[in-house]
Amino acid sequence: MKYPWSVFGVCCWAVACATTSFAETSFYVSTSGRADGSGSSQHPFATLEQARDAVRTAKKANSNQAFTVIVKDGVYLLSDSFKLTEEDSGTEQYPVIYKADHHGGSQLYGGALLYKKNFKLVADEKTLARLQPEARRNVLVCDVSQELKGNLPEIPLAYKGAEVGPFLYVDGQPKTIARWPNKGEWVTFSKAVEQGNDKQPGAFEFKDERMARWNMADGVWLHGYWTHDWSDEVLKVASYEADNGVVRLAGIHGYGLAKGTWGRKERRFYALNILDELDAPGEWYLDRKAKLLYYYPEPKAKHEEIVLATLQNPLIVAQRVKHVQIQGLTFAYSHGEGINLQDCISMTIAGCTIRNIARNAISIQGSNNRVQSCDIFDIGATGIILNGGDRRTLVKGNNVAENNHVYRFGQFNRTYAGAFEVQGCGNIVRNNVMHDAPHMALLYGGNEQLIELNEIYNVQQETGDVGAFYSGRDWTSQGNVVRYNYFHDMGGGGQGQTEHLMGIYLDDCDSGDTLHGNLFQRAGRALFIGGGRDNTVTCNLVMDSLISFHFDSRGMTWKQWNQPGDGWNLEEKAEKFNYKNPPWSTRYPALANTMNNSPREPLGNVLQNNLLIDSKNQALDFDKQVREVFPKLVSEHNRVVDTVGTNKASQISAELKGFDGIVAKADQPIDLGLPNRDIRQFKKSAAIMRMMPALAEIPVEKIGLYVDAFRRTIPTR
Ligand SMILES: [Ca+2]
Ligand SMILES: [Ca+2]
Repeated sequence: MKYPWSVFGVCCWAVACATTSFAETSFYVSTSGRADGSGSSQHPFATLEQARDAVRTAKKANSNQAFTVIVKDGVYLLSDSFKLTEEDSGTEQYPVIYKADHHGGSQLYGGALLYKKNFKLVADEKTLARLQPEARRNVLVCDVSQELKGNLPEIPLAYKGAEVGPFLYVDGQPKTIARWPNKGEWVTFSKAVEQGNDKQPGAFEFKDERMARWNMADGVWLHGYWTHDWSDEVLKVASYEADNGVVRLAGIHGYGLAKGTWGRKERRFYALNILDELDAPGEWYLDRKAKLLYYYPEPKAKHEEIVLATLQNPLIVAQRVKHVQIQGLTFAYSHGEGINLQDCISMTIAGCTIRNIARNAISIQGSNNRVQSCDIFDIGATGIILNGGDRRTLVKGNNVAENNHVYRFGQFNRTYAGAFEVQGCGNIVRNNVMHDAPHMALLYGGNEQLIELNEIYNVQQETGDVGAFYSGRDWTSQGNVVRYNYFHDMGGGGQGQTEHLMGIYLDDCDSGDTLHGNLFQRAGRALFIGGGRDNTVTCNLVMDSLISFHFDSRGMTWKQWNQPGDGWNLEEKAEKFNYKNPPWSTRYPALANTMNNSPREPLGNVLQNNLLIDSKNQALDFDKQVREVFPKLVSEHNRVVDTVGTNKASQISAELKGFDGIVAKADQPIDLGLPNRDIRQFKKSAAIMRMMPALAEIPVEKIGLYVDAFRRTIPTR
């Protein structure tokens, strides 16, 4: 058992003791339930609220019993959040459990069901005139005025993330708002006529007769990476000047247009929300005034479940709740969040499926909460956010996300929305698998977080200057341990591997963390220290990556360093935590002494026992100043290996303390003896174990998902 018995053992124990002193009361909820139901299996309630209120009442009569609310199979449409508050709490001994009658059989939806029979071929001449000839024969229209009451909110001039809603899903798949060019494609511009800034919208040159055809009065929006490959935003068009081919924007992008980035000079965008461009199966468009939904069906779609996600709030909100467990339920089609826990303690979400959610799937703030063995996919923003503990006193939150499979996250917020975000102090992300996303997999900050035994792949598919795991610009995010994670195939399926995709990215002088025993294969620029201090980088194995280890001195050269009044004020961030006094000064003595110890230099970093094999572009990207401070660092037993003997990129270019090079003879390559060249088999490679015996302690067999009471099988890739 990998999880403590105290979390899940209670219900088993309850059954065993039901005939003795332990009392357990169950209430049932069913789609065929009634408002006057008793909550028994034969006369179930119709809503979760009825069950919740029954638990409240029964608990007042006798609080020394466990309560279980069993949700029978079926689809439950929630018109607003299911709310739990303090009085719905259980106790450690007697938790309140909300569970599916059969695992996965009970579905809570935040939308309205639509039916194929109500979709008709478009007959209106004006509409037909705007569609492409092929689309005219295929696009259907459905009156959704019953589902969408009142005036719909206007789409803003500029937004990040989900549309204002609603959003269309068919058979579990998010559909595409009518766009040009079609899904997966972009168009580019390279000349900004007016670059704009955080106060002024910009304008750019784009000569295409298509734009002149669009009805700007209806509104046209462009979703683009306007300056940086790590910042996307949707901007409304103000006008198109057909004669000189200039697009003038109404929406403002804070970084301006084409203002310089690491990436390509050309900037990408596509246009959306255009009826005229509804020309591909799977596209849809909502006339927000007439409340008419246009949809181009996919030929192979079954159309068994058509849902218009309308709920803007979370499906579940819990505030100041303790000891409630949610088991085996499916949450889907909210245009808000999935589950939102605020100031909650010892809540558990286990074996749930959370899918087709426009914002974060699960957002937790509190302590000792747990997300276990959930499947989370097709998520607009972040999969699971853990926030808890007290950074000032360094008291741990002990929130845990373990054994979860999280994929296709960041689907609306294309940047800075990972599978996980961890903030606060002392939380744990363990044994999860995360993959298939446009930008990062995990964002962390705060203190004393433990991130271990996770598998990460095929992320960073659409962006640049991004880390699979990212933490940035903070001396105070100390004591975090990132260990035994397996990163592979960064950028896979999208723009491919580039040097702008990092494995673990400690950006802009971020400091104080331990990166230990991680595995990287085809992982872009795998290890990255961006000028920070007091990081410990030990026992990592990097193979077949473009750049195995990047370490720079930006604190010594960048004019932004410790600038007053902005995000670069590193010292001010530390002062907020009274960092020169206990408990901070005792827990982080090096940090307490930073300002007396050449604070701009990347001191205090410890590099030991790292093995870097067959780098494609460069083994060590260490700049000149970094090399100059090396004598002040602890650096020992690191090895750089070229197994073919002719790969100069994977050889050491100049002598460096603590690094030695192993270069095969050109006519006698080193045979790693690694089955399928799969890094997870490294213990079977006598050559690797000889080169770096310290790697033996990496518990590689424990990485990733495992079978438990809530995850009966492991998904195949
Ligand atoms: Ca289209
Ligand atoms: Ca840090």
